[in-house]
Amino acid sequence: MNVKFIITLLVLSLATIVILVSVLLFGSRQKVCSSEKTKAPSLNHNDHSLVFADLTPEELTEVKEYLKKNLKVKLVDVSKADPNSSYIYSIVLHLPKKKDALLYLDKGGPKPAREALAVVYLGDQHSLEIKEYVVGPLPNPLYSNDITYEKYKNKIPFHRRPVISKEYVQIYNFVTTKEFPKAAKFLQEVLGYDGSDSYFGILTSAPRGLKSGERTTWFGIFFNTEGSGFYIHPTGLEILVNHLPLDTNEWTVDNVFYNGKYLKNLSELENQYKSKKINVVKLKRPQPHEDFGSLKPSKSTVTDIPMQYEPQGPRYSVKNNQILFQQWSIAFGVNVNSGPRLYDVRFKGERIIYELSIQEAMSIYGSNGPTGMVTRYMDGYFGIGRFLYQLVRGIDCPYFATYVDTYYMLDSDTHVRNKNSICIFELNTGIPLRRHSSGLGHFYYGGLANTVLVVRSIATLGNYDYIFDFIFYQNGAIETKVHATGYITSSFYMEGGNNYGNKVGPHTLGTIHTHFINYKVDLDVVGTNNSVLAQDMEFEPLEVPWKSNVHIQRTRLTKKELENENEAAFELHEKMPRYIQIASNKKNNWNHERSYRIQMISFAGDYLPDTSPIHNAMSWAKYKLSVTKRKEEEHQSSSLYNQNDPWSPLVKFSSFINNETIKDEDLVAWITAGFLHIPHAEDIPNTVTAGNGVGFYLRPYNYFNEDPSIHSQDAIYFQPEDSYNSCNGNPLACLTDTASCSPKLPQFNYDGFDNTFVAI
Ligand SMILES: *[C@@H]1O[C@H](CO)[C@@H](O)[C@H](O)[C@H]1NC(C)=O
Ligand SMILES: *[C@@H]1O[C@H](CO)[C@@H](O)[C@H](O)[C@H]1NC(C)=O
Ligand SMILES: *[C@@H]1O[C@H](CO)[C@@H](O)[C@H](O)[C@H]1NC(C)=O
Ligand SMILES: *[C@@H]1O[C@H](CO)[C@@H](O)[C@H](O)[C@H]1NC(C)=O
Ligand SMILES: [Cu+2]
Repeated sequence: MNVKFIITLLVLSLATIVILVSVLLFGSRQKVCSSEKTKAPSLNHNDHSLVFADLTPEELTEVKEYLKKNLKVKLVDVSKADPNSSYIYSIVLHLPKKKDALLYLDKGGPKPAREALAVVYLGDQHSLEIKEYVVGPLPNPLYSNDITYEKYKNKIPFHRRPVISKEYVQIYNFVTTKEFPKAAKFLQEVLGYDGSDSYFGILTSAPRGLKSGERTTWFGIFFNTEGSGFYIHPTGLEILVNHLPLDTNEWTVDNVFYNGKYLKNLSELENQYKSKKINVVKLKRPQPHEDFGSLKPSKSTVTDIPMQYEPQGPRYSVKNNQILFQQWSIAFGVNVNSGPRLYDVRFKGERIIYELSIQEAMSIYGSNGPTGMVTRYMDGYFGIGRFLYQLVRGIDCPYFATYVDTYYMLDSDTHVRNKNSICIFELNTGIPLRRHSSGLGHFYYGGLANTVLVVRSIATLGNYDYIFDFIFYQNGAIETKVHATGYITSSFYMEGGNNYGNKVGPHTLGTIHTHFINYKVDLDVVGTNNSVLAQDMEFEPLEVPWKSNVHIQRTRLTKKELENENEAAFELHEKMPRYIQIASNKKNNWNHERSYRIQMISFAGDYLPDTSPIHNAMSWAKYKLSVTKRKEEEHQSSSLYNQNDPWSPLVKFSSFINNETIKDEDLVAWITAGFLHIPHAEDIPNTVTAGNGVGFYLRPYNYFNEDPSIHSQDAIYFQPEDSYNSCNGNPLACLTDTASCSPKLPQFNYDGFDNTFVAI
């Protein structure tokens, strides 16, 4: 053979290999799915939603600078603040009055001035207090009006101020450097304390004290395990710290609890340990391999979980804070305290909801240890919106969701970005929204896949996580849901512990608690002129018309208009008509009031006895539903100042219910959803969402003349004579052509650990 021939042969075979490989690799590959965003076919974006938009980083800075220049007070940065300093705690959007917003949205009126609300602690003034200022108009502020008195009819006493990170650090340092040395031997021999900074995790309880004016907090001391939640590793030690004095040098430890025994102070604990007067359980911080709290799987192969994809790109559109999906348009935002919220929710251009927002989330605990037994957390105080951390693609929301950043300024010197903290996605729930297959009379099939639009964010409030969803259906229904997950918190397991939960680890008592969430639903059903209708059923005895002396019990409906606020306030255990509707006086074609029904899914059992001294602080929790006449001054059911002084709350929701008329008025429904959580073995290491979801639906009820989903572009119908197995008869039969593309996966990335907080 000559060399030329061999080379030719080699070249030819190489070419064949290359061709074969490329055919194998790319030949059968489908086209890549479109990633272009499509907007709702019938709707266009506009700028209306911007009146509800959160403050931008620039606006937050402008307000801060304006206050620093114009308040006649020396404002220091919050990171450098002492309790005796003056500083800005938070800056949030100050919403326009509804009247002004509606004038702008509906009547072409002027755009309301953009304003901010700043919470300022005045700790170096003669009169110690907290003040709230409205700063505007943005972007170039001209005024900062003190609205405290007008808003609360009172001063806000200084002791009610939320604890800032710096104060927690000061408490941590006080406890570890000034107090721990008093029990050095105990800590070293019983708890294995090596003096290192991160050996213990310290969890705050709240409220802080037993009566108004106090700032005395029980702290639970846990082993700060590496890479897992310390909340389920209690040491048995709990400490009561009085941090009321503005001079941190005057702070004291007022009580100590260890393994069932109350002691005056840490010196007493040390002495009793040395003289063997207390029962000790000698422990060490668990090492990662023995940590039952770890979330680390033994092996992970997340490559084959089923995924959804969008063959023609997303069918919804997000611009600024406005979402368009099919017939829906929605404005969204986040309040740093109370969390995610929606405004101006419309279907086919017609507003149904002016505001749908979380107001408060609370938990009431029980335990045979002091920290657990006093704990009544009000999460709005800690900041539900603040703790909306970055969502993880593919787990927290579908891989393909749209992710949006949020910004806030609270307990921080500059604005903080919560990257990718809201996700928006269309979800095929895998169940038909409706379907019928007929074998009677005629053969036909009609159905509609239930695809919904979900707006989600997740708040991590210390140990546990709340998943907040707003879900929009093609039939005009809106679902509001909250799921709980994350770590439980715990007490040291001691004798009698089983009365307050279950033992879930060698020394861990999962403590009993409730989860209650309060929502504000400002429905505007065909305008703001609304009433409340209540319907249910009863049996009426009836002599059958065609035969005498024979009786049947006939089902009939009962219908009643609820005339005033007291009638429309339903306590948790009270019997409530099963159909409660917010109704317009406008009729549909069938001469029924156009209305939206509130349907609740909740297992909230008991709040607190009326005799509890802190009953008024969360009195919204007493009602599963109440409907009140809307008022600007009844803006929120809770307040960030209630947590630190629940004995004398600034906002007392039950006073909203004062028997005013709710007939032909602008109405707000306040809805409480909740459940009881008795932690059990399977809450270790984390509580699961399955079965731990509550919420409510808002459903059209005679609002339309028919189910609007009949007009959905996704609806399917065929008869025997239709060529339903072929593409021109049935779009579903086309999917092999029209939807066969391979999804172009966005890159996975996560940088959510950039936001660090003092976890105490
Ligand atoms: C403010 O408090 C700090 C720390 O508690 C203290 O060092 C300082 O002297 C106090 N300043 C005034 C003016 O009281
Ligand atoms: C600690 O408590 C003991 C017992 O009540 C008391 O005698 C002692 O003075 C206290 N020590 C301090 C530093 O407060
Ligand atoms: C509420 O007002 C109605 C009249 O509108 C009255 O009949 C009823 O007694 C009032 N209820 C209370 C508790 O004041
Ligand atoms: C509200 O409805 C009532 C009863 O239909 C009517 O008398 C009243 O004028 C309406 N008010 C407004 C502001 O439309
Ligand atoms: Cu729970």
